[in-house]
Amino acid sequence: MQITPRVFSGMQPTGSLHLGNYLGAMVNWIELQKTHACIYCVVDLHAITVWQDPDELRRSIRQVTAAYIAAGLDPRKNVLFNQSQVSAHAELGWIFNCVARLGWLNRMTQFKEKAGKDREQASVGLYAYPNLMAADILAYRATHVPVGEDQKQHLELARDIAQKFNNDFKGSIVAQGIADGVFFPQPEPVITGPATRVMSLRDGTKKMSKSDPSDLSRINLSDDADTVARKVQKAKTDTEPLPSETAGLEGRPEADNLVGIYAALAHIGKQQVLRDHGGQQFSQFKRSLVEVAVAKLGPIAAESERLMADPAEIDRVLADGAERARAIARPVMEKVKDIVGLIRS
Ligand code: AQP
Repeated sequence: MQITPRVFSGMQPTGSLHLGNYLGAMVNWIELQKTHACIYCVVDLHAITVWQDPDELRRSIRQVTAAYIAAGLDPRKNVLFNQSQVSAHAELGWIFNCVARLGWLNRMTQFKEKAGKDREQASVGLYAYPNLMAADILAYRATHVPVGEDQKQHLELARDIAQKFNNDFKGSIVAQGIADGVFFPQPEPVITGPATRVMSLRDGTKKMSKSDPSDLSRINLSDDADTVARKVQKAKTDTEPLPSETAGLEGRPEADNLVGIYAALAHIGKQQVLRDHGGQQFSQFKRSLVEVAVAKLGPIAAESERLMADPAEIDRVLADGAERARAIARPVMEKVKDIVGLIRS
């Protein structure tokens, strides 16, 4: 079984996707589909690590799928599906629960942030989340994982799990005919682009997030032009005009964030943004930012809405993607079971 280049990534259907998801990860997904075999998943099993209203969850799964397609992911070229339709994720996730060490999970900062002070009340699933994420990637023996900066630590854990599995079962892997003893690849994070960490519009020190209680903190891919304009106009800033050099953004997280968003949406560098807008007051710069944001996001919101009008078609896309995903994961899981020593029919 040769390891071939393959891309895997996913987003949680915990609400509408936002500008951070788009600029941090999805723009790279769209590029990679031109050159690679790509699997893009709606990771619904991850979403339920915190309680989700069942009707809302069903709607979000379809809404995220619609956003994927509307943003430019081709469901014929790529494999698009929701995680829970392919049992390999949960099966391999369990095996990785038995490979990963407690000490490794204890270091995960995202668990600490999401569990908050009342850690005893967090679900076991939230704690084991990174093991399931490793399974998502490795069930397809994926080699490249385009994600935002916040997923770097989870990716490192996936690499550690792959390596430990290969070491723990080296003899068995070789006995299965894989001479070099490397069954799982070391998945490479692809964390590139001008906006790998988009910050909240209300607080430039906090990541833009679906679960932030304030909708004003983020621009959703489903927001209409008026909503985008209102959110940008209300975005927190400081009182100084924009600097003319990037060095002048230091210690000004909100200004830095808005300039970074503009740069990413307009496909130019921050330096260029400051050459064009340096010296302006925020009120003026924000008007230009609204223009580029609406030009980029307006068509995505409109196309998502059109797709959401036909949920049966979205379900059909997901079912088709799931079938193709199962076909890739099946031989991998058969080998995993043979390697571990599980008897299968
Ligand atoms: N603010 C961000 N900037 C850049 N990239 C981001 N990503 C998320 N937020 C930002 C990237 O988007 C992908 C999908 O993320 P996810 O849906 O799996 O969950 P998340 O990272 O936990 O995102 P949220 O919005 O904060 O969701 P909730 O609030 O539900 O936890 C990932 O590649 C992520 O890096």
